[in-house]
Amino acid sequence: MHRHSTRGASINWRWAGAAALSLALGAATAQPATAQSTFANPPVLPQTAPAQGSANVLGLPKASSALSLATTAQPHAGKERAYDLHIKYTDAAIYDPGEQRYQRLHLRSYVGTGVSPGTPYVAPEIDVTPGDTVRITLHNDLPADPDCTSGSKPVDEPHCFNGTNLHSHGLWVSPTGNSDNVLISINPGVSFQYEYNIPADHPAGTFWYHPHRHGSTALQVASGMAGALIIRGDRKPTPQVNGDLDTLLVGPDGQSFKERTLVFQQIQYYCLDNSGKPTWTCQANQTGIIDTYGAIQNPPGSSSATSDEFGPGSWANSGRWTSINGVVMPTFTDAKAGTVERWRLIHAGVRETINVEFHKMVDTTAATARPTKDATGKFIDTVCTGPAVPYQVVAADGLTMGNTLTNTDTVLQPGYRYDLLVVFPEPGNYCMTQGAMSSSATVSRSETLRSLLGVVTVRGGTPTANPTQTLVNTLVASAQRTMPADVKDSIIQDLTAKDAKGQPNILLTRFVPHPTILEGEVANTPTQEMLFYLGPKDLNNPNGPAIFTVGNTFKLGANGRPQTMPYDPTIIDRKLILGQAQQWELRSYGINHPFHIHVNPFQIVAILDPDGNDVSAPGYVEKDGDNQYAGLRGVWKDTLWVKTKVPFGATLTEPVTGYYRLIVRTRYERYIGEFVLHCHILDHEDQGMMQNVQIGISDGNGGMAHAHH
Ligand SMILES: [Cu+2]
Repeated sequence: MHRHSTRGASINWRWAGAAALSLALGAATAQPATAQSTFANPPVLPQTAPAQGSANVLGLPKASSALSLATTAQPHAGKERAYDLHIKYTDAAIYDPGEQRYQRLHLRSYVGTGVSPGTPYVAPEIDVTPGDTVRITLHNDLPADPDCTSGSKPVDEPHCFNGTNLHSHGLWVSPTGNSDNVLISINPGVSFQYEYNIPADHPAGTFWYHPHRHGSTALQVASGMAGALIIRGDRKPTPQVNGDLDTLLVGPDGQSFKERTLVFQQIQYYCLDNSGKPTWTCQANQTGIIDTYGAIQNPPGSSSATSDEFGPGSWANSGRWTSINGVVMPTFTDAKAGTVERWRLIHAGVRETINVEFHKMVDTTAATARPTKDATGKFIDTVCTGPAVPYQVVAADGLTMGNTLTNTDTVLQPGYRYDLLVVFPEPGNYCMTQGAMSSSATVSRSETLRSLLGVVTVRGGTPTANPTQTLVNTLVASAQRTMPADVKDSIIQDLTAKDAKGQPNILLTRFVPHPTILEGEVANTPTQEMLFYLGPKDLNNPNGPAIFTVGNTFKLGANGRPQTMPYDPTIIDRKLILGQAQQWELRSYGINHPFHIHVNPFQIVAILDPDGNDVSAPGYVEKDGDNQYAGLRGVWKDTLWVKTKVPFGATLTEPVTGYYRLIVRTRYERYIGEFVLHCHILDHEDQGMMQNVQIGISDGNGGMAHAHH
């Protein structure tokens, strides 16, 4: 089944790549070009070594250890998989709706097996199963870079742009050695083999991978170096143990529902003007690059003449467009009316929030129609006029949600994933649009207007006036066919649940991978405080350099400043004890930042706005129109927007006001070692908004055991 869809995808992909290349050549000769390119799932990275037939030689880990609580997932027999990823400078083109032509680019990218030559600025998808041993050999073929070894650059100044490493975002695996270890640098000319031992009880879901070398993370991810990492599961629920959602999303033919994997990226290239200065304006015969954080000439009318490559406002000023699997405004073909599809959304971008909506196009508009940059608002007003299509959000950051959400718009911050079950009501073309957002909801800190992300062509199928009810019916029929007799009734009861208004309220409680962390489990450990602070280095010079910091206490220091620090690689900021569960409170005292922590996900308990309202309640819409937290109470995630009304450079006095309080709980399970938490606006991370975290073994006396003591 996967083999079949893979083959189809690779054929489409080659076609799309060829189209992109020929259009790029057209651009060079000033021929008009359209933006239309067919969406294809990312090519699947082929294995470089034959897969082992049986897993029993691997010594699969136990489902739980004495030191950790059992997860709900059952063990799954895995196998050994090997992959190769090379990193090189690569020439290709991407569509620019501002200039209405393709722009040639010369960017760092993953290349080689599995990477499409036409659209190299997205990494191939890696498909694995729980229990697999995944070996990825990363070859850094970039040019030599003295900044990686000289030690002359401050650690929190972006540097070593040709140094790299690999992070498996969201995976519950060891953070040390040659596993998901981001505290190593793979310098130019060096190859290194990662080995991810994905535990047999790892949840199936939508994860992703990207470079995470402190100093070059933002620059490389903004160049398109990111890919999907999908864990596929076949464990059906039992009365005792929850199962993989994958086992329910199966049609009458025994095949998985049609699946699309969307890697959203923000490839923020620039060109050089006549005097060699970076500028967002690229001529047709020029080549876009991403090689510095240097001052960019802003377009006329901007609030300042220059900004740095990744600074606030830079995305809007750049005129670039969010790409999906390396293509700007792709066409998603082969959807059928009234038919459930699974859309795996991955926000792999750096500098803009995404808010996904679907609206039917007017019938007279061709699926190939695309707006120019300046006309995008008018295009949506006149062409994307259908009501917003409701769809179901069933997994957050790869982890299946017990209480799914019926949404018409869903906000993804950098690092987020959401899995959607989408039913298009009738044949026709549908705009996939970026919904409008208030400034406090977004990375850019400015109001975000609507824009077009892509177009879906829906042909044939069975029209429905009620997509959500069609989804319920489809899932119930699937449960009837696929679910074991001793859990079938309770699953169908969940799928047909109704809310207080009698509307469908689809529950997936038999597919949630982690048991809820109750009050009693965290009662004996103090709350971890995590404070983000981005402010002026000198409060008397608010336009001067900024500091990007994280702290362990909400108390202000004697000078009225937060007691936060930029990243120091020699310090372990937090020591946590294996086997414990703990409550964390996340705040920001200076602009919004998406919090991400490696290894163990967390469960959202409450998100309190500055007035104390829990905005994570289902259906909650804040006064500024922001609904991105609605329904997240109880949801497991690994990345979470830490919203605040405390502006940049505010003078702080106790008691500080205007911050949100994000209450989450987590368990330190199975893995020990050092890893990081950080802001997922990756240029903030590179500039210091990161901490080292260590999980260690209890010394039996309330502390952490150290062998050398
Ligand atoms: Cu940040």
